[in-house]
Amino acid sequence: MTSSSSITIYRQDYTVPPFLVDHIDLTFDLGPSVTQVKATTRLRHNPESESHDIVLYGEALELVKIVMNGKTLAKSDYATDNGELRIANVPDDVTLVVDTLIHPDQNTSLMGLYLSNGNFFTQCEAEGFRKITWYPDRPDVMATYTVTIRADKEKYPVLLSNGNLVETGDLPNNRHYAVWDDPFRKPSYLFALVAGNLVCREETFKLADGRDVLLQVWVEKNNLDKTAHAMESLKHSIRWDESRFGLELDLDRFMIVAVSDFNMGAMENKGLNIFNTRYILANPRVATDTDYANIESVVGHEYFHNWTGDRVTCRDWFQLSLKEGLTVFRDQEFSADLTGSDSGRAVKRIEDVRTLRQLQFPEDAGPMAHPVRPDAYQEINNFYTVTVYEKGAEVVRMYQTLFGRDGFRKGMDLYFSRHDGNAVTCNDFLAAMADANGRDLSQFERWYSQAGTPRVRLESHYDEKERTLTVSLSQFCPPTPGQTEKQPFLIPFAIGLLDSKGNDMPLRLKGGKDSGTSCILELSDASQTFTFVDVAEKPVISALRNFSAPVILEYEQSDDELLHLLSHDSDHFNRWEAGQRLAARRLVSLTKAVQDGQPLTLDTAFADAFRTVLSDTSLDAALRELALTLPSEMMVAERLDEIDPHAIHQARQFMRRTLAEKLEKEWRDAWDRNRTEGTYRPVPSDAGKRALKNLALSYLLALDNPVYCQMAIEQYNRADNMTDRLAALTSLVHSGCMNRHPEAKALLDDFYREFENEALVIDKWFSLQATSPHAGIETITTLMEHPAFTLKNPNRARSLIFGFCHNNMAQFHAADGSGYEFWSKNLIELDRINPQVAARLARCMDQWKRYIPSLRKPAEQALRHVSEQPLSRDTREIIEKTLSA
Ligand code: B3K
Ligand code: ZN
Repeated sequence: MTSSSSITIYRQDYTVPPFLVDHIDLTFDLGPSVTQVKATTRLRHNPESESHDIVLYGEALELVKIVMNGKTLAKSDYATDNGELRIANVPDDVTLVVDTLIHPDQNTSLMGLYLSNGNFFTQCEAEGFRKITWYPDRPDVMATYTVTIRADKEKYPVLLSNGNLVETGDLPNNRHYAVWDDPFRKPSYLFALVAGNLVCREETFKLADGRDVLLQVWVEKNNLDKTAHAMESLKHSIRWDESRFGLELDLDRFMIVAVSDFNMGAMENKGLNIFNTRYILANPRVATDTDYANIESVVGHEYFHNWTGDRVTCRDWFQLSLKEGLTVFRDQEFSADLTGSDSGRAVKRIEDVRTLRQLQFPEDAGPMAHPVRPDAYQEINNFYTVTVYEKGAEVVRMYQTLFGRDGFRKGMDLYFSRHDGNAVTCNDFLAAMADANGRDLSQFERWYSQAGTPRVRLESHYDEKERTLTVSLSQFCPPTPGQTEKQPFLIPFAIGLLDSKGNDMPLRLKGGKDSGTSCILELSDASQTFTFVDVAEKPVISALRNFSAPVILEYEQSDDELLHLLSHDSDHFNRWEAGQRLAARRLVSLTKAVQDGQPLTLDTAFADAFRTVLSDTSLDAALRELALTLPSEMMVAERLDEIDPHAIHQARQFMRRTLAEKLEKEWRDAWDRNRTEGTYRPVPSDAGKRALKNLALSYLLALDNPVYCQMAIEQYNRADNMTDRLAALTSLVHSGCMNRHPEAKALLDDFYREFENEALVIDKWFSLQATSPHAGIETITTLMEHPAFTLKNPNRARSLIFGFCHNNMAQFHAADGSGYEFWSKNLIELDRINPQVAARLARCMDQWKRYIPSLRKPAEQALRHVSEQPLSRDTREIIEKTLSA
């Protein structure tokens, strides 16, 4: 699908739907090349609307006929324009019967009804239902559904849709059918159908109220042995939502289906969640600790949507963060609670903030910057962004930071009591939080309406005589596309004070009462001063504890202060943060030194601080691993006005190698002492040890010493789990060991052969090569020609192409522009197959205006070349915004 003219849709233009749907009856006669769809819809005029027109949406449909209240409509009875079908001046109550034909085997966009490994799947969010039939495909039209599926019995023994199975039976010609009934009103984006040759793991599970429910995880037959963890995660999710939010499963049956061809992670269709196999399949042989953790969090996320998304949904797509920000927050809290410890919670918080900074901060500072609740879009699929999701989750978290867990829960309870069964807005959520806590939150609304990452400047003064500490906070939010002036935000700013021994000091604000050892300052003006009294000595300030707001803190702390925080802060997050700031400061100067041709050096104090952390066995291994992982190249780029990818890469490599040299003995010890005992368990304590051990290995391999190469080879050969195996192989490839040792080289082939039939592992095989700093464009081109490579499968395309373009800064930005050329060629090709995935690839160039001049030119050339092609609406929107930034 290509379009040259793009229409912009504005939030302000929202109007209520002229007709509401009470019920829809869908019948599918499934065939791979032709599927017949009959939709019988009962519509009723919406008294809130002045229009009496029925507006249906459709895309790539072959319309057979429309029958309205028993009469077949002639072409002249309706108007079609740009995917809209309008029947004017319709009576108040109508029954519409729409017959269409669709062609699943030609659908490579993976939206609507499509095939994956010969089985049928649907994906309807955001606007995929219109690829199935003409319908008022908008989230504020909610209906009950009855779905009849007919198909060949042998090829498609399993027929699934939302809700409850009410009837099955045989038909002539070796066909059979199933009827599903979903009693919950839902928007069309939550519709789902699956038909094929699948098997399931199932269990009966008792809910808190004593009801028994049937839980199923459906997969292709060869994957049944990889479903246990997903099932466990589902049960944990159900329990957690009951206990933390008092929310129960409302269905008798809850199904999960895994599919290999999928545009994103998963989809929360009512009662029938569909997942990318990547977020379901796991056993120790094929999945890493990270895979296990991701599965738990995504299974949780989709399950939690049942209340925050399905029962209460969005009025329009501008409100997407209403369900996504809230549900991400819920899944983050779920994973944190499940770790069962404070340090586990901190690990989770650090990982989440790292993602936010690494991906969302750049988005907020680039051409695609948009508010958590966007004001305009051309293609809604382009707005399933880290801003809507991750920043949206931070916004939800701030309510909890302001009101505490109990206050937050009160707000949630009020939200459900007001809005259950409805399609609502972000402001409705805010109002529930405000009313439940007796607070005026009108200023807080700016978190939804203003784009950009606010900067908060901290200055402090300690008065020894008065024993007071004044803390001045000021805020500023840089302009973003379409938003030049910004109003101050309401910022919850968590703060603590450390004495010279590293202990937390008691806090008392002037004129206030004692506030423990950590308190929340509410910054609401452009600048404000807070005075702490009875401060016994000049403290070291621990600012923005636990990252209490999604802002950039500008506070010049000395190395000594940061080292003090790194060794003593009771706030785990800020201990980690102090280490990152120390490292980032040095990486920035090293980058400049590379650019200026100066010699590179690293101070002993810094190396010693890292040594202390590494050897501090009182700290969880997982926390140490996070603290000792250097800020990524992308994070360093964020701190520079002009991005010189090669200089950044060299600087970071230098720092890694130096830390490897100076701490060689400690790394060796860490590798030796963090081996896990017994059979593999994906629990946080063991996973933390493996992470630290494998970080140690990767540092040691930077030393270019054959002994360590051998050590990695042995780890690979002895490993009884994918985490250790993949870590060894990745370190061997990324360190360059692979190129020097034939024995190591053989491992890559060995790995391929062993996992040839495990698609998700082959993705890892592509991706680890694509992200290697030694993988030049020739390597990537050779991999593209590998028989296992295809652009049609999103996971495969992502593993190789995104791996290279997004996560291989050193090679992608080759001076001759070959990386950019590769990007444009593949983008154009991918766009013809799958616009949604292509539009994601288009985002690789977000930062091009900040590249050094020698790269800016070829980057612009590549962008212009793409923009001259016929493009999908998805990709066109991104390319145009990127070019015009
Ligand atoms: N709601 C889906 C995302 C749909 C993306 C459409 N382009 C998954 C999720 O956030 O849970
Ligand atoms: Zn979601």
